[in-house]
Amino acid sequence: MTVVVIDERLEKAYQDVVRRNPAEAEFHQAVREVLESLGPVLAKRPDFADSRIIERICEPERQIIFRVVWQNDAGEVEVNRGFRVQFNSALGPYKGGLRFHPSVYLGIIKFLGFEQIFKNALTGMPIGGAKGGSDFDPKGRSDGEVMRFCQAFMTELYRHLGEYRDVPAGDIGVGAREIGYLFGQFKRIANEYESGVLTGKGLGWGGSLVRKEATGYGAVFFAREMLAVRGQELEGQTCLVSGSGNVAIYTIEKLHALGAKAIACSDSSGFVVDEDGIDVELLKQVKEVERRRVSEYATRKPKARFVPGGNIWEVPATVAFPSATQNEINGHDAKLLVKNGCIAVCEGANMPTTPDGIRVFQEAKIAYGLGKAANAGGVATSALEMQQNASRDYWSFEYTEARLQKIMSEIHRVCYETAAEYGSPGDYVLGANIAGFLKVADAMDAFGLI
Ligand code: NDP
Ligand code: 2IT
Repeated sequence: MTVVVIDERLEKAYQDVVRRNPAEAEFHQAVREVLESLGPVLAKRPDFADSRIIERICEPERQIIFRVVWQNDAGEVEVNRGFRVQFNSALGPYKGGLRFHPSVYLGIIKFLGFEQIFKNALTGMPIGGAKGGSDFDPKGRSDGEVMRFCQAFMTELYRHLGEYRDVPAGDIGVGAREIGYLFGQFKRIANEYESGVLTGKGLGWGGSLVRKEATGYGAVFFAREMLAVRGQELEGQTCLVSGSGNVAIYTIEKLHALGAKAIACSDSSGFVVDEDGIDVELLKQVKEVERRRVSEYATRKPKARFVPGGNIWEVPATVAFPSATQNEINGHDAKLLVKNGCIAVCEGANMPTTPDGIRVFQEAKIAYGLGKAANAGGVATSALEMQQNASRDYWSFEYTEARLQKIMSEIHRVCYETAAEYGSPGDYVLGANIAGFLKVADAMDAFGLI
């Protein structure tokens, strides 16, 4: 793996993070990516070194780890671990999703919380950065088990939440069902109908139209902007969308609405190819309604084929939307994509490309939209949900989607212009990291040494 040489002060800050957070590889990776972008900022702003802003930003404001005990359907006692990392509240209340997946440990939650700080800053909305979750695996669990787990999880978490304090939402393994159980338990314990304490709520009880669609739709809007500045169009592109969860489904839906074609999607057991274009209504039926595996799609659509254990990035296409999980594209996959004619990669997932993979995209000079910019539409629409809750109002689909579209195009503009200003035109990694960092660092500076 190539190691990029960075400014001595940044290297020291990075080494301190590694030393103080041992065995948290994903967190180290997320920090390194941001610090690799900050050299030109330190050159212009030596005051940041004096006030040790970098070291402060890499240290979470608060980390909560707790025991979650619940009973499964067989009456057996299960013990899980819950997390909430309240990373940074310079710009607003802590905000970020909850992930329920067996791979969850502190390093995953910290990487996600760290990314969330800069992503949330880029949205231009008044929200700080946080992430939480548990190593609970919802796969194969009954509704009753999920409910009891969520109730036990919220019984501890509720004391750390509030409309002005910390506002979680969904992420992997946490969708409308889980948010419902979590909100119900919060309401029961707090004895207050505090709509603004969670986002991603159901439409009948304080949720916002477009929140469910927002991350996927937003990623497609971002891809369209990246292509437009290169004089290219999204219409007519053939796309790969990894995953088949919330982000993947609504990425596919918007791609088709805008005249592109998504021909493949996946889950952790393999991928499906449908040269006619993925039938998104069938995918919703299989995944959202029946909660089955993506292979089921192929059994119901004879022209589609399922490749068990296969690598979706081997399928030739022109635009890729990694929308499953971290580090799902490595250097080898990135080379394959480029070799097969891929002109743009737009990340619906958080940190789906390894550092080696990112370098392949950058060297090939294809359009590369990193997650903290490209998938910010989800959390931005969560902030719109908070706005509606605070004003006890309810906006139309058209109005909310127009707001999302404007936010995505602003994020694109800011990243694009910042990259150009710092001497790397077209480098969204540099643009997003610098623009997000400056917003948070300036606010922290104004608050003094806290
Ligand atoms: P879902 O739980 O709805 O779907 C996750 C999908 O990714 C599933 O198809 C799942 O397959 C697959 N997946 C998850 N983990 C792995 C793994 N370790 N290996 C292979 N495939 C995996 O989650 P979302 O769609 O909400 O989230 C997808 C990504 O988007 C995540 O990176 C998340 O952090 C990010 N994101 C989500 C936002 C949101 O609003 N929901 C906002 C911004 C980013 P399987 O069922 O087999 O596990
Ligand atoms: O990664 C993310 O931005 C999310 N999972 C959404 C967070 C949110 O608060 O809506």
